[in-house]
Amino acid sequence: MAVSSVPTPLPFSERALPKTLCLFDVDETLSKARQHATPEMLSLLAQLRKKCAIGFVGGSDLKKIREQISAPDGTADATDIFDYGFAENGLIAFRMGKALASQSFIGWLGEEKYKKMVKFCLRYISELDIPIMRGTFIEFRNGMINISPIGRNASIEERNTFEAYDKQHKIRPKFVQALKDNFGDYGLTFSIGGQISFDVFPCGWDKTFALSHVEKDGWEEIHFFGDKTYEGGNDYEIFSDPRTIGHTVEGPSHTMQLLKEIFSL
Ligand code: M1P
Repeated sequence: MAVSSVPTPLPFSERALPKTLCLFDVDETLSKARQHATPEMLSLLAQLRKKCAIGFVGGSDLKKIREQISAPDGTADATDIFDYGFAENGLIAFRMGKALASQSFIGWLGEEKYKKMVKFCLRYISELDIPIMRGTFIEFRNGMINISPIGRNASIEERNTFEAYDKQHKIRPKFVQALKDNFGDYGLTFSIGGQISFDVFPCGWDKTFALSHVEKDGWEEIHFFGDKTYEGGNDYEIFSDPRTIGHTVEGPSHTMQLLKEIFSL
């Protein structure tokens, strides 16, 4: 990557609101699902960063988040545009562009349990009857696995179609229920955070995990903006955590509207 075009950020203590941090979910909060954030959004975030600290807390892996919220011309990485960067709910973490300790899903669960669950999922998917199926039904990540009945290779249009189909036929909720019925003793959370898949990670490794990384900076106000803030959504835990002031958004333009109102941008 080229030298970052992001100006050196002010130390937190020299910003207008030195004890305030704003954390943002990514899909449908900073950008449309799996799409790039608009130049207007990135410019508003740069203005906000002069006032207070900012961070992203995505459920996705870092590669996808980078594609969505880095500078579109490749001159700045997401981890330079934000003071904090959290992928996979904070299991992959950055502060001021530097990587912090990460967590391992497979290390936590162990190969035997993992294999049993993956075999179950592959069998379950093979018996599904849905209009279309693509590839990559299970994505193995550092801190979680991501399971998609249609497959992660679905195009944007195929995603939108699946999401609507799923709302009607409850493919993902039924799949999650089957996993809970069979692996309820594994101590796992099943979280429907996006359009075509759900995430599986150890209980407690939800987005509140990211808060453990920011605590030592002594924030007095932590705002969190997310779209899936309802119970069962992957923003619910951090949104309802007593350490944050939660804001539910209806999409990226709503996030921008709220930021302008709350921070007089
Ligand atoms: O950020 C929300 C979710 O985004 C993707 O979900 P989907 O592909 O279903 O739209 C995934 O990366 C998922 O892990 C993540 O929680």
